[in-house]
Amino acid sequence: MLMHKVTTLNQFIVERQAEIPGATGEFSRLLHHVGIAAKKVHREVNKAGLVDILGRVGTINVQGENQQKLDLFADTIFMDELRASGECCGVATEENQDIVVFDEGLCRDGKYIVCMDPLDGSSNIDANVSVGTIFSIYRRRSEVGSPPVVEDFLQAGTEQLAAGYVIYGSSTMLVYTSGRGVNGFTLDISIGEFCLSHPDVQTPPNGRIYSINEGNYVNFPVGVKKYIKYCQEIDAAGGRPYTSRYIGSLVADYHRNMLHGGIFLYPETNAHPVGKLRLIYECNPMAFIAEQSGGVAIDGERRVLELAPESLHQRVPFYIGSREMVMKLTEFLRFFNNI
Ligand code: AHM
Ligand code: MG
Repeated sequence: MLMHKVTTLNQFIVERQAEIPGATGEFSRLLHHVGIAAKKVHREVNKAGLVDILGRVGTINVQGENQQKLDLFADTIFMDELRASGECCGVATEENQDIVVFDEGLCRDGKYIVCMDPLDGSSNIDANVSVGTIFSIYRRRSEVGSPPVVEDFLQAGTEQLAAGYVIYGSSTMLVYTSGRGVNGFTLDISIGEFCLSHPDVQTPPNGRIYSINEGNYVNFPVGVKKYIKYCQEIDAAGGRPYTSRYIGSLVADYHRNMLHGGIFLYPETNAHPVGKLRLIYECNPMAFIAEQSGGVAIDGERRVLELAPESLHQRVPFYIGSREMVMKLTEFLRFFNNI
């Protein structure tokens, strides 16, 4: 039988290491452990229907949202793996109010910090809908050997060394960038490895999918309402109406749009007056991926990656996707600004 050569995530990381300025084996080791944690979460997500780990655990996370049991599993699993890497001196996650400092053993001298949402979209789990992990890696600013400080985690998205997401879907994929394009790896469960399946992902410059929770329509800024109507209109050239697709799981909604061409929108609403999605561990990593695949991510006015984070759990309006679609949205937002 003819066997195709597969490139595993670990091989790929090591081969690419030389391309990252100043990177050493330490950085590769860190990514390797992200891959291990992703496989462990995959295992838990896939048996979620079989054992009693579904449902709310009964506590409320720092955002005031109910924590699902798998959120906590994923948080613990990623935290343990990042600690085990010995390269990470601290993390900020959706589940923890403050930064978590790893001050034992090798970790103290770790050069990197990680911001992450260990299990995004977890309210979807009990309906067997795709969920994801989102992560972002920075070089710490504070002195190596001292405990990391919150300022290490409040760097602009432009400073990210690497970012990515894992989608636990019909198959599990890990998609990441270290600033040299975007590559996607699909978990081959028969060998327990992420294998390169989507090399150098390019998002179509234009698309036909718009993704937004339209139930919030009455609260949207006028520019967003007008843009939605634009998406729904028939255009003489036959390019519209566009298709509406919304799962309510950022990673899955973004991943589909990245591959097929589309735009994802989460504007300000009554319930979330400054937007719902969190800048440092949801928007920045996705924005880095988007830009590296040829797309765009803005908060309505500015490039997301250039925003200066003020707090760990800061939320922002978020518009991300194919370049021409985001540019068209920008025209509407500018024109109807302040109405
Ligand atoms: P979470 O971090 O609590 O899971 O919330 C984030 C999720 C995103 O995955 C998704 O884009 C959004 O919330 C959906 O929100 P809504 O249900 O308001 O449409
Ligand atoms: Mg989330």
